[in-house]
Amino acid sequence: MSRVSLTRYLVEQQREHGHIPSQLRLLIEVVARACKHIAISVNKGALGEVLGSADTENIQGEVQKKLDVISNEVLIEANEWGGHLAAMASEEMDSIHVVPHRYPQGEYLLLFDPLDGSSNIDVNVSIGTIFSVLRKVGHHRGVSEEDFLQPGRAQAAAGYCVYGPQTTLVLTVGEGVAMFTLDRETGSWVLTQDRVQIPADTKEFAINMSNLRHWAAPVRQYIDECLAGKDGPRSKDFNMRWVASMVADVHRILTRGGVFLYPWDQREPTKPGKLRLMYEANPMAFLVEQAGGMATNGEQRIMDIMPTALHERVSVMLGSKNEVQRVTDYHRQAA
Ligand code: AHM
Ligand code: MG
Repeated sequence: MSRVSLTRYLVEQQREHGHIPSQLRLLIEVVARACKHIAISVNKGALGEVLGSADTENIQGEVQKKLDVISNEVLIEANEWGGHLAAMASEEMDSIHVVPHRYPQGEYLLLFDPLDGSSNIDVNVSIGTIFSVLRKVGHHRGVSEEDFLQPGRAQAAAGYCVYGPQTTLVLTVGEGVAMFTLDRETGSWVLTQDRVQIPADTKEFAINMSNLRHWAAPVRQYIDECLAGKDGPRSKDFNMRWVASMVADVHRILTRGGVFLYPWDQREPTKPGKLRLMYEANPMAFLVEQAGGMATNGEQRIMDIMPTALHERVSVMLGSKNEVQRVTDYHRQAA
């Protein structure tokens, strides 16, 4: 059986389902190429002088790492001239980046977290790039932040690339989830898993336990019951994993199941959570649902939330369906 490249996968999807317009295909290939460039920088580490802080802050008040800034630039430069995009938005940019007038304007909007899991860069633990693709709706001239404020269910495609022991691109265009492994010798993305499915049940949870005392009662109840193991109401022992890179945690869940929680907590009661809705939670929710899992904020489906700001935050519970359903039920019962 010959190897299926990303290009072939996209061409065949287009032929079979007819829903990948050429601009979208170009966009995905350009993002995948940019991820290859980022992977090269990540792999160089100290030899490439890419580690450490850039001594700047992003709009969320977080100190940017050099690789946050480099990855952001790589994605912008790769994407602005192809004619497939109207504008881009990023965790690392205060406002949107409109495609300059010297290039043709396309119909898509691209959002990304250029390097997720920044705290893991310098310690050589898996990190990643997350992206989400929206269509610019309406035929008005120009593009503004309002054009981006669409619910996650409107995404045309979403994915991430995890820079770990292997470099893996995970993608959905709304017809299931496919995984591509980077072949470093040929430089091509090779399909290594198609129609990814998350088991409905799991014995593994991921949450930053150090925040336990700050959680709301339903999250505490859920985790307490997991911790009680065989002797508790769940009658089974659970295992815990926390990489502190959402890409790596979600990748494990797509591979063998599990549940990931980054809930609201009372330290900052007015903030819905730590993670960002539009370029972290929505693309991951799209992938997880496409793989048969579930993603909510405890109250509603993440992809139904109508965003009101580009950098809006959200509480996140995603992964194996029966576990996400359970923790969501606990929230509803408490409301
Ligand atoms: P970042 O985008 O600034 O890297 O932050 C997002 C990351 C997620 O990848 C991860 O799940 C979470 O923050 C880890 O948070 P904590 O430091 O509380 O463990
Ligand atoms: Mg992030």
